[in-house]
Amino acid sequence: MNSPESTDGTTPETPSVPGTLGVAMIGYAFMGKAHSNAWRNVASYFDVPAFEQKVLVGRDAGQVAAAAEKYGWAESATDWRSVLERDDIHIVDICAPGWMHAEIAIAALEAGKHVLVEKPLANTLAEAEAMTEAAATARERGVQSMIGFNYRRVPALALAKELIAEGRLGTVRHVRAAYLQDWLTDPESPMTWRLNKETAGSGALGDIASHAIDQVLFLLGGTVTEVSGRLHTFVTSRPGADGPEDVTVDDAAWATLTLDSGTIASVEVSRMATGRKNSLRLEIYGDKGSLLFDLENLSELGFLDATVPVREQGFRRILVNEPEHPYMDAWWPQGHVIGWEHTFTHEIRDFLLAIGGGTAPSPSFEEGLAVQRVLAAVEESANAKSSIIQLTTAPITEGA
Ligand code: SOE
Repeated sequence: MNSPESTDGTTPETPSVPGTLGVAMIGYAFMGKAHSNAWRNVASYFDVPAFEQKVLVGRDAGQVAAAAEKYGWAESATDWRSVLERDDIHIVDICAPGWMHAEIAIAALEAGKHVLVEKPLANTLAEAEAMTEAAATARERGVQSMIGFNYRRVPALALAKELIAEGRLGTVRHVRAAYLQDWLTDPESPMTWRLNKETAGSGALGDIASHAIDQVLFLLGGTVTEVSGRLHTFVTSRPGADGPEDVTVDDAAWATLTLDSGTIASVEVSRMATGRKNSLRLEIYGDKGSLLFDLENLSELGFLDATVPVREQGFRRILVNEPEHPYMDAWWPQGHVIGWEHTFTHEIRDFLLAIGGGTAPSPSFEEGLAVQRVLAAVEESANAKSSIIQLTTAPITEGA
Protein backbone atom coordinates (compact mmCIF):
# COMPACT_ATOMS: atom_id res chain seq x y z
CA MET A 1 0.00 0.00 0.00
CA ASN A 2 1.22 3.52 -0.78
CA SER A 3 2.34 5.74 2.02
CA PRO A 4 3.01 9.02 0.27
CA GLU A 5 4.39 12.09 1.93
CA SER A 6 1.93 14.82 2.87
CA THR A 7 2.53 18.43 1.87
CA ASP A 8 4.10 19.22 5.24
CA GLY A 9 6.64 16.39 4.86
CA THR A 10 5.17 14.02 7.46
CA THR A 11 3.92 10.54 6.58
CA PRO A 12 0.13 10.43 6.43
CA GLU A 13 -1.72 8.04 8.65
CA THR A 14 -3.60 4.95 7.60
CA PRO A 15 -6.83 4.61 9.56
CA SER A 16 -7.34 1.61 11.79
CA VAL A 17 -10.89 0.27 11.87
CA PRO A 18 -12.22 1.54 15.20
CA GLY A 19 -15.14 0.05 17.14
CA THR A 20 -16.80 3.43 17.16
CA LEU A 21 -16.19 6.08 14.54
CA GLY A 22 -15.59 9.52 16.05
CA VAL A 23 -17.13 12.30 13.98
CA ALA A 24 -16.10 15.96 13.81
CA MET A 25 -18.18 18.51 11.96
CA ILE A 26 -16.83 21.84 10.77
CA GLY A 27 -19.44 24.59 10.37
CA TYR A 28 -22.78 24.91 12.09
CA ALA A 29 -24.88 27.24 9.96
CA PHE A 30 -27.60 26.05 7.56
CA MET A 31 -25.78 22.97 6.26
CA GLY A 32 -24.23 22.18 9.65
CA LYS A 33 -27.72 22.15 11.11
CA ALA A 34 -29.04 19.88 8.33
CA HIS A 35 -26.12 17.46 8.66
CA SER A 36 -26.31 17.47 12.48
CA ASN A 37 -29.95 16.49 12.26
CA ALA A 38 -28.96 13.59 10.00
CA TRP A 39 -26.15 12.43 12.29
CA ARG A 40 -28.54 12.61 15.26
CA ASN A 41 -31.21 10.49 13.57
CA VAL A 42 -29.55 8.12 11.17
CA ALA A 43 -28.95 5.26 13.63
CA SER A 44 -32.58 5.32 14.75
CA TYR A 45 -33.74 4.35 11.27
CA PHE A 46 -30.86 2.58 9.53
CA ASP A 47 -28.37 -0.09 10.59
CA VAL A 48 -25.10 1.77 10.32
CA PRO A 49 -21.64 1.31 11.87
CA ALA A 50 -21.36 2.70 15.41
CA PHE A 51 -20.32 6.35 15.60
CA GLU A 52 -20.25 9.24 18.02
CA GLN A 53 -20.92 12.93 17.37
CA LYS A 54 -17.70 14.01 19.07
CA VAL A 55 -16.94 17.60 18.23
CA LEU A 56 -18.44 20.57 16.42
CA VAL A 57 -15.95 23.15 15.15
CA GLY A 58 -16.59 26.83 14.47
CA ARG A 59 -14.85 30.18 14.74
CA ASP A 60 -16.83 31.77 17.57
CA ALA A 61 -16.30 29.85 20.83
CA GLY A 62 -19.57 30.89 22.45
CA GLN A 63 -21.73 30.32 19.41
CA VAL A 64 -20.19 26.98 18.50
CA ALA A 65 -20.57 25.74 22.08
CA ALA A 66 -24.26 26.65 22.03
CA ALA A 67 -24.72 24.98 18.63
CA ALA A 68 -22.92 21.83 19.82
CA GLU A 69 -25.27 21.57 22.77
CA LYS A 70 -28.33 22.15 20.60
CA TYR A 71 -27.35 19.79 17.79
CA GLY A 72 -26.11 16.87 19.89
CA TRP A 73 -22.32 17.20 19.69
CA ALA A 74 -20.39 16.12 22.79
CA GLU A 75 -18.03 19.09 22.67
CA SER A 76 -17.02 22.10 20.61
CA ALA A 77 -13.73 23.53 19.36
CA THR A 78 -12.50 26.57 17.45
CA ASP A 79 -9.33 25.18 15.84
CA TRP A 80 -10.04 22.59 13.13
CA ARG A 81 -6.33 21.80 12.74
CA SER A 82 -6.02 20.55 16.32
CA VAL A 83 -9.18 18.45 15.83
CA LEU A 84 -7.49 16.73 12.88
CA GLU A 85 -4.65 15.69 15.20
CA ARG A 86 -6.98 13.75 17.49
CA ASP A 87 -6.86 9.94 17.40
CA ASP A 88 -10.52 9.64 18.42
CA ILE A 89 -11.69 11.46 15.27
CA HIS A 90 -12.13 9.24 12.20
CA ILE A 91 -14.63 11.23 10.10
CA VAL A 92 -14.65 14.93 9.23
CA ASP A 93 -17.86 16.40 7.85
CA ILE A 94 -17.13 19.77 6.22
CA CYS A 95 -20.10 22.13 6.23
CA ALA A 96 -18.04 25.32 6.15
CA PRO A 97 -18.38 27.68 3.13
CA GLY A 98 -16.82 26.61 -0.18
CA TRP A 99 -13.72 28.78 0.09
CA MET A 100 -12.58 26.67 3.06
CA HIS A 101 -13.28 23.25 1.53
CA ALA A 102 -9.95 22.57 -0.18
CA GLU A 103 -7.65 23.44 2.71
CA ILE A 104 -9.65 21.50 5.31
CA ALA A 105 -10.45 18.49 3.11
CA ILE A 106 -6.87 18.00 1.94
CA ALA A 107 -5.50 18.33 5.48
CA ALA A 108 -8.14 15.91 6.83
CA LEU A 109 -7.45 13.32 4.13
CA GLU A 110 -3.73 13.58 4.79
CA ALA A 111 -4.42 13.06 8.49
CA GLY A 112 -6.20 9.81 7.60
CA LYS A 113 -9.75 11.04 8.24
CA HIS A 114 -12.68 10.02 6.05
CA VAL A 115 -14.17 13.20 4.58
CA LEU A 116 -17.67 14.25 3.66
CA VAL A 117 -17.75 17.70 2.08
CA GLU A 118 -20.74 19.85 1.15
CA LYS A 119 -21.29 20.80 -2.48
CA PRO A 120 -19.96 22.33 -4.63
CA LEU A 121 -16.63 20.55 -4.17
CA ALA A 122 -14.74 23.86 -4.16
CA ASN A 123 -14.93 27.43 -5.38
CA THR A 124 -12.38 26.98 -8.16
CA LEU A 125 -11.43 24.23 -10.59
CA ALA A 126 -7.83 24.27 -9.36
CA GLU A 127 -8.95 23.63 -5.76
CA ALA A 128 -11.32 20.88 -6.90
CA GLU A 129 -8.49 19.20 -8.81
CA ALA A 130 -6.17 19.33 -5.79
CA MET A 131 -8.91 17.87 -3.57
CA THR A 132 -9.57 15.07 -6.05
CA GLU A 133 -5.89 14.21 -6.20
CA ALA A 134 -5.72 14.10 -2.38
CA ALA A 135 -8.85 11.91 -2.30
CA ALA A 136 -7.38 9.44 -4.81
CA THR A 137 -4.15 9.16 -2.82
CA ALA A 138 -6.04 8.75 0.46
CA ARG A 139 -8.35 6.11 -1.07
CA GLU A 140 -5.33 3.91 -1.70
CA ARG A 141 -4.83 3.90 2.07
CA GLY A 142 -8.48 3.06 2.74
CA VAL A 143 -9.41 6.67 3.56
CA GLN A 144 -12.79 7.47 1.94
CA SER A 145 -14.33 10.70 0.74
CA MET A 146 -17.67 11.82 -0.60
CA ILE A 147 -19.34 15.04 -1.79
CA GLY A 148 -22.76 15.92 -0.40
CA PHE A 149 -25.01 16.07 -3.43
CA ASN A 150 -27.93 15.19 -1.17
CA TYR A 151 -30.56 15.18 -3.92
CA ARG A 152 -29.16 11.87 -5.15
CA ARG A 153 -30.80 10.54 -2.00
CA VAL A 154 -34.31 11.77 -2.72
CA PRO A 155 -36.17 8.44 -3.03
CA ALA A 156 -38.09 9.65 -6.12
CA LEU A 157 -34.84 10.57 -7.88
CA ALA A 158 -33.18 7.31 -6.86
CA LEU A 159 -36.25 5.58 -8.34
CA ALA A 160 -35.95 7.70 -11.50
CA LYS A 161 -32.37 6.51 -11.89
CA GLU A 162 -33.50 2.88 -11.51
CA LEU A 163 -36.22 3.31 -14.15
CA ILE A 164 -33.78 4.93 -16.59
CA ALA A 165 -31.18 2.19 -15.98
CA GLU A 166 -33.88 -0.47 -16.59
CA GLY A 167 -34.53 1.09 -20.01
CA ARG A 168 -38.07 2.26 -19.23
CA LEU A 169 -37.39 5.56 -20.99
CA GLY A 170 -35.52 4.00 -23.91
CA THR A 171 -33.01 6.38 -25.42
CA VAL A 172 -33.01 9.64 -23.52
CA ARG A 173 -32.99 12.42 -26.07
CA HIS A 174 -33.16 15.51 -23.93
CA VAL A 175 -33.47 16.70 -20.37
CA ARG A 176 -34.67 19.93 -18.78
CA ALA A 177 -33.02 20.60 -15.43
CA ALA A 178 -34.05 23.76 -13.64
CA TYR A 179 -33.32 24.88 -10.09
CA LEU A 180 -35.40 27.92 -9.23
CA GLN A 181 -35.46 29.92 -6.00
CA ASP A 182 -36.67 33.45 -5.20
CA TRP A 183 -34.80 34.51 -2.08
CA LEU A 184 -33.06 37.37 -3.94
CA THR A 185 -36.02 38.93 -5.76
CA ASP A 186 -36.09 41.86 -3.32
CA PRO A 187 -33.24 44.26 -4.30
CA GLU A 188 -33.06 45.28 -0.63
CA SER A 189 -32.12 41.75 0.45
CA PRO A 190 -28.81 42.25 2.21
CA MET A 191 -25.38 41.29 0.95
CA THR A 192 -24.12 37.90 2.17
CA TRP A 193 -21.00 35.78 1.62
CA ARG A 194 -23.02 33.90 -1.01
CA LEU A 195 -23.05 37.02 -3.22
CA ASN A 196 -19.33 37.65 -3.15
CA LYS A 197 -17.07 35.88 -5.66
CA GLU A 198 -14.17 35.71 -3.19
CA THR A 199 -16.16 33.71 -0.66
CA ALA A 200 -18.75 31.91 -2.82
CA GLY A 201 -16.83 31.37 -6.07
CA SER A 202 -19.99 31.95 -8.07
CA GLY A 203 -23.68 32.58 -7.40
CA ALA A 204 -26.61 30.46 -8.50
CA LEU A 205 -24.16 28.65 -10.76
CA GLY A 206 -22.07 26.93 -8.06
CA ASP A 207 -24.80 26.83 -5.45
CA ILE A 208 -27.70 25.33 -7.36
CA ALA A 209 -26.61 24.60 -10.96
CA SER A 210 -24.13 22.21 -9.30
CA HIS A 211 -27.13 20.18 -8.05
CA ALA A 212 -28.88 20.32 -11.43
CA ILE A 213 -25.78 19.24 -13.36
CA ASP A 214 -25.05 16.51 -10.82
CA GLN A 215 -28.58 15.19 -11.32
CA VAL A 216 -28.11 15.03 -15.08
CA LEU A 217 -24.92 13.00 -14.57
CA PHE A 218 -26.41 10.89 -11.76
CA LEU A 219 -29.57 10.00 -13.68
CA LEU A 220 -28.02 9.44 -17.09
CA GLY A 221 -24.38 8.57 -16.41
CA GLY A 222 -21.72 9.46 -18.97
CA THR A 223 -19.84 12.69 -19.37
CA VAL A 224 -20.46 16.19 -20.66
CA THR A 225 -18.63 16.92 -23.90
CA GLU A 226 -19.92 20.37 -24.87
CA VAL A 227 -21.14 23.35 -22.88
CA SER A 228 -22.58 26.70 -23.75
CA GLY A 229 -23.56 29.08 -20.99
CA ARG A 230 -24.84 32.43 -19.93
CA LEU A 231 -24.73 34.17 -16.54
CA HIS A 232 -26.61 37.23 -15.41
CA THR A 233 -26.73 39.47 -12.35
CA PHE A 234 -30.02 41.35 -12.12
CA VAL A 235 -29.24 43.29 -8.93
CA THR A 236 -25.63 44.43 -8.97
CA SER A 237 -25.48 46.18 -5.59
CA ARG A 238 -27.07 45.31 -2.27
CA PRO A 239 -27.14 46.78 1.24
CA GLY A 240 -24.04 45.82 3.20
CA ALA A 241 -23.11 46.49 6.82
CA ASP A 242 -21.51 49.87 5.91
CA GLY A 243 -23.55 50.86 2.85
CA PRO A 244 -24.12 49.43 -0.63
CA GLU A 245 -21.85 46.62 -1.74
CA ASP A 246 -21.22 45.20 -5.21
CA VAL A 247 -22.69 41.79 -5.98
CA THR A 248 -19.87 39.97 -7.75
CA VAL A 249 -21.62 36.72 -8.66
CA ASP A 250 -24.49 35.67 -10.93
CA ASP A 251 -28.15 35.71 -9.84
CA ALA A 252 -29.11 33.29 -12.60
CA ALA A 253 -27.44 30.99 -15.11
CA TRP A 254 -28.40 29.12 -18.23
CA ALA A 255 -26.56 26.39 -20.07
CA THR A 256 -26.95 23.69 -22.63
CA LEU A 257 -24.88 20.56 -22.22
CA THR A 258 -24.17 17.80 -24.70
CA LEU A 259 -23.46 14.39 -23.21
CA ASP A 260 -21.25 11.75 -24.82
CA SER A 261 -24.42 9.69 -25.36
CA GLY A 262 -25.81 12.46 -27.57
CA THR A 263 -28.39 13.55 -24.98
CA ILE A 264 -28.83 17.31 -24.73
CA ALA A 265 -29.58 18.86 -21.35
CA SER A 266 -30.80 22.38 -20.74
CA VAL A 267 -29.97 23.79 -17.34
CA GLU A 268 -31.64 26.90 -15.95
CA VAL A 269 -31.05 28.19 -12.44
CA SER A 270 -32.13 31.35 -10.68
CA ARG A 271 -32.44 32.96 -7.28
CA MET A 272 -34.82 35.48 -8.84
CA ALA A 273 -37.68 33.22 -9.95
CA THR A 274 -40.48 34.92 -8.04
CA GLY A 275 -42.72 32.33 -6.41
CA ARG A 276 -40.37 29.38 -6.81
CA LYS A 277 -39.06 28.59 -3.37
CA ASN A 278 -36.74 25.63 -3.80
CA SER A 279 -37.83 24.05 -7.03
CA LEU A 280 -35.37 21.59 -8.53
CA ARG A 281 -37.31 20.45 -11.60
CA LEU A 282 -36.25 17.63 -13.85
CA GLU A 283 -37.93 16.52 -17.04
CA ILE A 284 -36.38 13.58 -18.85
CA TYR A 285 -37.60 12.67 -22.31
CA GLY A 286 -36.81 9.32 -23.92
CA ASP A 287 -38.21 7.51 -26.94
CA LYS A 288 -40.07 5.02 -24.71
CA GLY A 289 -41.15 7.27 -21.86
CA SER A 290 -40.64 10.39 -19.81
CA LEU A 291 -40.17 11.39 -16.18
CA LEU A 292 -41.11 14.55 -14.26
CA PHE A 293 -39.90 15.64 -10.83
CA ASP A 294 -40.15 18.78 -8.69
CA LEU A 295 -38.38 19.05 -5.35
CA GLU A 296 -41.29 21.09 -3.99
CA ASN A 297 -43.25 17.80 -4.16
CA LEU A 298 -40.38 15.47 -3.47
CA SER A 299 -42.37 12.31 -2.80
CA GLU A 300 -43.85 12.33 -6.30
CA LEU A 301 -42.47 11.15 -9.61
CA GLY A 302 -44.38 11.62 -12.86
CA PHE A 303 -43.94 8.77 -15.33
CA LEU A 304 -45.28 8.44 -18.83
CA ASP A 305 -44.92 5.03 -20.44
CA ALA A 306 -44.91 5.59 -24.20
CA THR A 307 -44.98 1.86 -24.90
CA VAL A 308 -48.67 1.55 -23.98
CA PRO A 309 -51.28 2.39 -26.64
CA VAL A 310 -51.42 6.14 -27.30
CA ARG A 311 -55.09 6.36 -26.27
CA GLU A 312 -54.10 5.23 -22.74
CA GLN A 313 -50.99 7.35 -22.39
CA GLY A 314 -50.60 10.12 -19.86
CA PHE A 315 -48.33 11.03 -16.99
CA ARG A 316 -49.09 9.04 -13.89
CA ARG A 317 -48.14 10.17 -10.43
CA ILE A 318 -46.12 7.66 -8.45
CA LEU A 319 -46.21 8.41 -4.74
CA VAL A 320 -42.71 7.30 -3.83
CA ASN A 321 -43.60 6.12 -0.37
CA GLU A 322 -43.73 2.32 -0.57
CA PRO A 323 -41.29 -0.01 1.18
CA GLU A 324 -40.21 -1.12 -2.33
CA HIS A 325 -38.90 2.38 -3.07
CA PRO A 326 -35.29 3.37 -2.37
CA TYR A 327 -34.66 4.17 1.34
CA MET A 328 -38.36 4.02 2.20
CA ASP A 329 -38.53 0.75 4.12
CA ALA A 330 -36.80 2.50 7.03
CA TRP A 331 -39.45 5.18 7.42
CA TRP A 332 -43.20 5.41 7.95
CA PRO A 333 -46.17 3.41 6.67
CA GLN A 334 -47.37 4.08 3.10
CA GLY A 335 -48.50 7.64 2.44
CA HIS A 336 -46.69 9.09 5.47
CA VAL A 337 -44.32 11.17 3.41
CA ILE A 338 -40.80 12.23 4.26
CA GLY A 339 -39.13 15.61 3.66
CA TRP A 340 -36.04 17.53 2.55
CA GLU A 341 -34.04 16.78 5.69
CA HIS A 342 -34.30 13.03 5.16
CA THR A 343 -32.06 13.30 2.09
CA PHE A 344 -29.16 14.15 4.42
CA THR A 345 -29.99 11.20 6.67
CA HIS A 346 -29.81 8.94 3.61
CA GLU A 347 -26.54 10.58 2.63
CA ILE A 348 -24.96 9.95 6.05
CA ARG A 349 -26.31 6.37 5.98
CA ASP A 350 -24.67 5.67 2.62
CA PHE A 351 -21.42 7.32 3.70
CA LEU A 352 -21.24 5.28 6.93
CA LEU A 353 -22.10 2.02 5.16
CA ALA A 354 -19.31 2.61 2.65
CA ILE A 355 -16.81 3.35 5.41
CA GLY A 356 -17.95 0.30 7.38
CA GLY A 357 -17.71 -1.88 4.28
CA GLY A 358 -14.35 -0.44 3.21
CA THR A 359 -15.76 0.66 -0.16
CA ALA A 360 -15.55 4.01 -1.93
CA PRO A 361 -18.74 6.04 -1.49
CA SER A 362 -20.45 7.90 -4.31
CA PRO A 363 -20.56 10.71 -5.34
CA SER A 364 -16.78 10.73 -5.10
CA PHE A 365 -14.59 13.81 -5.36
CA GLU A 366 -14.01 12.72 -8.99
CA GLU A 367 -17.76 13.04 -9.56
CA GLY A 368 -17.70 16.42 -7.82
CA LEU A 369 -14.84 17.45 -10.10
CA ALA A 370 -16.84 16.43 -13.18
CA VAL A 371 -19.56 18.87 -12.10
CA GLN A 372 -16.96 21.52 -11.31
CA ARG A 373 -15.52 21.24 -14.82
CA VAL A 374 -18.97 21.89 -16.29
CA LEU A 375 -19.48 24.89 -13.97
CA ALA A 376 -16.13 26.31 -15.09
CA ALA A 377 -17.05 25.73 -18.73
CA VAL A 378 -20.40 27.53 -18.28
CA GLU A 379 -18.53 30.47 -16.79
CA GLU A 380 -15.95 30.45 -19.56
CA SER A 381 -18.60 30.30 -22.27
CA ALA A 382 -20.60 33.07 -20.57
CA ASN A 383 -17.55 35.33 -20.24
CA ALA A 384 -16.49 34.72 -23.82
CA LYS A 385 -20.07 35.30 -24.97
CA SER A 386 -19.13 32.65 -27.52
CA SER A 387 -22.63 31.27 -27.65
CA ILE A 388 -24.46 34.57 -27.94
CA ILE A 389 -25.41 35.55 -31.48
CA GLN A 390 -26.01 39.28 -31.82
CA LEU A 391 -29.11 40.08 -33.92
CA THR A 392 -28.50 43.32 -35.73
CA THR A 393 -31.61 43.53 -37.90
CA ALA A 394 -34.28 46.04 -36.92
CA PRO A 395 -37.30 44.63 -35.05
CA ILE A 396 -40.29 43.80 -37.24
CA THR A 397 -43.04 46.35 -36.66
CA GLU A 398 -46.61 45.22 -36.20
CA GLY A 399 -48.51 44.73 -39.45
CA ALA A 400 -45.30 44.77 -41.53
C1 SOE B 1 -29.18 27.75 -0.91
O1 SOE B 1 -29.39 28.32 -2.13
C2 SOE B 1 -29.35 26.25 -0.88
O2 SOE B 1 -29.49 25.99 0.45
C3 SOE B 1 -28.21 25.43 -1.41
O3 SOE B 1 -26.97 25.81 -0.89
C4 SOE B 1 -28.48 24.00 -1.12
O4 SOE B 1 -27.47 23.16 -1.59
C5 SOE B 1 -29.81 23.62 -1.74
O5 SOE B 1 -30.11 22.33 -1.33
C6 SOE B 1 -30.91 24.55 -1.33
O6 SOE B 1 -30.52 25.86 -1.53
